[in-house]
Amino acid sequence: MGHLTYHTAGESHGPALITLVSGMPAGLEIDLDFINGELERRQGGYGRGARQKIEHDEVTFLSGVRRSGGVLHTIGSPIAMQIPNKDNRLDDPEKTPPVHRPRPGHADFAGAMKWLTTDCRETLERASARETAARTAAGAMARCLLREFDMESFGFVRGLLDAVTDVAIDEECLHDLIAKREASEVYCPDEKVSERIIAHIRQAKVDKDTVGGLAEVHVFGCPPGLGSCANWDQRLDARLAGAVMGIQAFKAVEIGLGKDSAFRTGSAVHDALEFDASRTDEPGLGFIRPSNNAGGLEGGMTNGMPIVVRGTMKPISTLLRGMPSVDLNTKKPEHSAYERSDVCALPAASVVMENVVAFEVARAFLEKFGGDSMHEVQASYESYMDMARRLPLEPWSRPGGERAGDESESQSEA
Ligand code: EPS
Repeated sequence: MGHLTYHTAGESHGPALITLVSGMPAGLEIDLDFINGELERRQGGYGRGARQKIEHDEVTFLSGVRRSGGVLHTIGSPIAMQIPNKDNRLDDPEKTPPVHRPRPGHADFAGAMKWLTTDCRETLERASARETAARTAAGAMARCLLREFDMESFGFVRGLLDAVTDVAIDEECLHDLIAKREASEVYCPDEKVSERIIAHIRQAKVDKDTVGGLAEVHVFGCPPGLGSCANWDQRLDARLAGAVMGIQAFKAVEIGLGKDSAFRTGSAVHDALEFDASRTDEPGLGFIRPSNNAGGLEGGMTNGMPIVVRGTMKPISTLLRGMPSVDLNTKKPEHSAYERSDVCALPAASVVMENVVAFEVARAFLEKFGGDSMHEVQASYESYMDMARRLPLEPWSRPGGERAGDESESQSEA
C-alpha cells in the first residue's frame, strides 16, 4: 500500500476536472452524498459570480470504488473522480480569447513569463480556483475515513476587513456551530458579524473592487502522534501549511495562536499539561490542556488537542475597475483585463480549507495506522490507543520469545 496522495487535472473551461486519489485502503465506505454536499457548499457563499449559476458540481467515479449491497466502497486501487464543467468552451477561441493584459495578483503575468508567451489564457485556465472543486472532492473522501475514527473537520469564515468574529470553537457545541454556519450566507457562525461581512462584500461590488479575509479550520478527535518530528517534511504543521498555502489566493497560514505568539512570553504561550484519569477514553488519553495555543500540534505531531489552522486569503485579483497593467504585446500601459469573476470567494475557500486540511490529517493517520484494508487500519489504531493508555510499557520482546540480547547476556555471565 502506497502513501495516501492525490493529484488533480483540468482547466476552468475545459471539459472536466479530475481528481486521482491513491493509497486509500480497501473497504472504506464512501458517502457520495456527503462529497457532493461539500461540492455544493463550495459553490455557494455571498459574493460569488455568475459562473456558479451555470455549474452544478457532482462527482462521477471512474475507478477505485464498487457498489455492493447498496454500499459504495473502496477496493484498494487508484480512485478517479470526475466533475464536469458545464461552461466548457476552451476549444473555442472566440469564447476564450487571448489575454494580453495581465491582472496584477493573478497568475497571468508570472505564468506568461514562465511559459514564454504573451497570452495569459492557458495559465489562467489552470490557475483558476475552479480547480478547488477537485481538491474538495479529495478532502471530502478523506473525511469518510476520518469519520470512521470519530475525527471531524470544521471550517468557517472568521471575518474580513474590520468584521471579525471572536466566537469560541468547541467540540461540545459543534452541532450548534454547524447550524449557525449553515444559516449564514458567508459561512460565519456569528449572525451579527455575518451581516457586517455581507455589507463589506456588497460595498466592494459597488466599488468594482474585491475582498479576501480569514478562514479557520478545527479538526476534532485526532489521536496523539500523527505527523513526526523525525524529518522536517513529516511535520504535520508543515504539511498543513503547504496544503493551505496551496489554495488559490492564500497568502498566510497560522497554527493555533500563530503570529500572535511573537507578542507574548513563553509562560503566556505554552499550554500547561494536566492529567484526568476519568478521561482516558478520549483521544487525548486523559492528558488535558486548559488552553490550546499550540493548535493541537507540538514538534509537528498531534498532541490530542484539536488542530487549529487559520488561513489568510487575499482579495480576488480580477477587479471590475481593473488595475494598472501593461499589454504584453505592445508593452504599453493598459488597464488589466476583466474576466467574469467573484467579488469574494472566502466562504468557498473555507470549505476548500476544511477539506484539504482533512486530507493531510488522513494522510498522517494512514502513515501511522495504514494497511491494505480497513480491517488492518482499525486493528492498528485500536492496538496503538490501547498501548498508549497502558504506558509505561515493558520493553519490547517477541511474544513467547527471549528479548534480543538475553542470549549474549547469559553467555557473558557463563
Ligand atoms: C476564477 C474565475 C471565475 C470564478 C472561478 C475562479 O470563473 P469564470 O471565469 O468562469 O467566471 O468563478 O471559480 C470557479 C469557477 C469555481 O468553481 O470556484 C479565477 O480566475 O480564479
